[in-house]
Amino acid sequence: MLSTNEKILIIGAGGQIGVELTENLSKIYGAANVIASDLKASEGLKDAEFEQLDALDKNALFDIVKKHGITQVYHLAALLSATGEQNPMFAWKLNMESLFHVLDLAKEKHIKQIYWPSSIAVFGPTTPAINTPQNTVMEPSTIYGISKQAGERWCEWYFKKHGVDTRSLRYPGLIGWKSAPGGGTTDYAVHIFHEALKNGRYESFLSEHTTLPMMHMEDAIRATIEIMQAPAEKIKIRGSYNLSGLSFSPKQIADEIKTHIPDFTITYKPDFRQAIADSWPQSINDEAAQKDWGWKVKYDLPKLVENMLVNLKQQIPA
Ligand code: NAD
Ligand code: AKB
Repeated sequence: MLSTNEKILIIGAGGQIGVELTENLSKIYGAANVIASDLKASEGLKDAEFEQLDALDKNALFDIVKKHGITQVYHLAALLSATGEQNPMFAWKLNMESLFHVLDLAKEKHIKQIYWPSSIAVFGPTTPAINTPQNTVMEPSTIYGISKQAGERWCEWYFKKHGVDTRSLRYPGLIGWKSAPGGGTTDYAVHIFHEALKNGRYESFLSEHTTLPMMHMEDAIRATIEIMQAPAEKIKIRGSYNLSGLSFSPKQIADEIKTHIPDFTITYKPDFRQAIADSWPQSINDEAAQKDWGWKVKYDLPKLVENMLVNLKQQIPA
């Protein structure tokens, strides 16, 4: 266990990333130094003390920060791309106002450091789709992407104007076996494993050759903790860093699953999420993260598929 004076609050801890981040931070900093919070308690959260919190309630957030002497906040609560398009005004409200609450607490010196995730959704149809650079055209076409792009600029602004220590990654689609995804366009790449093991088939809501940037959750959690632990002078980008894992299409992941489950079949029935996926890059250039704070990905497609199938198999009753 790392010996530090950090007291960590995770907002949105019951979600796909939060469950795994809580588990990992508790191992590193000690369960007594990690507070998990969300709208309601969830089964996945067993490694830390839980506080019920609506991230839109600044006073309640402040009370928790004071009560526990919080020094670092990982702010994960948001509506993602698919649910965001279905409730655009609320997505904007939640994604922006909750970020302002956290940024303001840091500006007022109640907390020292903030982690806030951005997404490949900051890019849009006019962005170069292959090996997308760190700095490039960004015209996102979803409310989610617009909120993430605005959030990046606000994080950078609070850093420059108020010295707030904000750190951020543009995650690709994340794939893990410990928690379920919560309303994104890349969620198919998690659902496909559950359906392959339970039913031997999957109907994809994205078309056969829709290639998107993705990453194993273990890599994403490691990147998150690495950027938070990096010395401040190494963090040259205070908007958000590009982060690259691997890229594949529904057909490519299905083909890899078939090497383990030969009878697995996939069909394609694209829905409204296809347009979102079509507006996003296919692969990401993350040289800045590699150079500035030493980022290096571990999982490729064969390793990711094997890891997901082995672990999920143990969870599914025979
Ligand atoms: P998720 O939807 O699985 O989890 C979000 C959590 O926030 C949920 O547990 C939800 O109950 C909670 N929440 C919602 N409204 C809240 C509120 N008002 N107050 C407190 N909690 C609230 O999302 P996730 O996949 O874990 O994503 C977490 C963050 O990472 C988001 O900001 C998301 O944009 C970003 N991100 C995720 C991915 C991915 O593939 N999972 C990719 C890029 C970026
Ligand atoms: C989504 O699909 O909305 C997320 C993301 C890439 O931000 N997984």
